[in-house]
Amino acid sequence: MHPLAQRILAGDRRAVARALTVIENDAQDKRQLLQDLHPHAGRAHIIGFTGAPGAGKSTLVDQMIAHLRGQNLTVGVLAVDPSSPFTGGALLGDRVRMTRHSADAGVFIRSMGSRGSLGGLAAASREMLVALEAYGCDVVLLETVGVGQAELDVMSVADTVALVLTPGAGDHVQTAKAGIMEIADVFIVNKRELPGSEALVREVRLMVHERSHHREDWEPPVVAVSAIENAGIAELWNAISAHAAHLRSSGFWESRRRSRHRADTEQVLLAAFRAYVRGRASADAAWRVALDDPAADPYTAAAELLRGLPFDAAFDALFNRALAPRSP
Ligand SMILES: Nc1nc2c(ncn2[C@@H]2O[C@H](COP(=O)(O)OP(=O)(O)O)[C@@H](O)[C@H]2O)c(=O)[nH]1
Ligand SMILES: [Mg+2]
Repeated sequence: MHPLAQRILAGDRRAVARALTVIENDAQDKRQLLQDLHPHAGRAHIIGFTGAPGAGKSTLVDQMIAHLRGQNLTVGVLAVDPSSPFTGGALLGDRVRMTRHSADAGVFIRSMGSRGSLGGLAAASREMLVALEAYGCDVVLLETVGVGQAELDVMSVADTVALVLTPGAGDHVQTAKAGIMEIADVFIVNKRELPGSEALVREVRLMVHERSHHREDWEPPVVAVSAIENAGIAELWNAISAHAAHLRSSGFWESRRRSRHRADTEQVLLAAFRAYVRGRASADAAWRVALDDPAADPYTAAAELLRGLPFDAAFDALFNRALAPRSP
């Protein structure tokens, strides 16, 4: 067993930090580490917090940590900044803010940038979650810096997606980024002590209510909080817990995890195949020619190369079907 895995399972918090670095750097021993940790992962409730910069996500996450610790739940926090190649940056201030939890072994906080994650940020986040779950985190809070496409991808890792809105910030329902409203399981109106918050709550409730279809039979609740005044946090946790309970009782919890697992495995399979193709191309002149020749049509070139591979007939048929142009 990887020595770090052993230490993580024994509750060594510093080993978690080292393991996350191994994962983030795609280090040589990452695979062994993930293999050893995997059987001990998969139980945590993963909650994503997304929303425009300045909406109060970090302040809210900090209050959530305190609330969850009050319930004796262990908490992991992963703050993701796709715009930064390194950890830190915009997230540094957030980590400083959360230092009140730094002496607590029941809390683990980590930020990550876009560096090193070969399979993309969502894949890297999932691998990091394995380490946090194996460490014993009951809940993992996933915070993104903004609401871009990379952040949306990261949210696919969460069991519950919470979208943080604020009154008067110009991120009214009408102007909110496409895609983000659709994936929210819980809407949070933060800064509820400010003017306009009640109108925003009504507006979002109306929008949710008017939907003809609710993803996974769940009508997202709208919860008003004030992170700065530590108000509404218990209600928010109740709403988030209710969503988890709904997912579990309806079977969507399992189906979400299965489809995530499938995406991960597909990703690994495709990455392995791509690495094989690149390796073969650098070692084999015929492959190089077939891959690089602009005169060859890519379908024919790929079919030719595949013919030389030791795949079985069933795979061959599948691949041919996948490569075939769409039937008219
Ligand atoms: N008035 C008010 N300000 C808040 C509240 N929550 C956070 N803020 C402030 O909003 C700013 C951005 O907060 P932050 O947590 O960094 O937002 P993030 O970028 O979404 O992580 C900070 O100055 C916070 O103090 C709140 O409930 N009410
Ligand atoms: Mg933040």
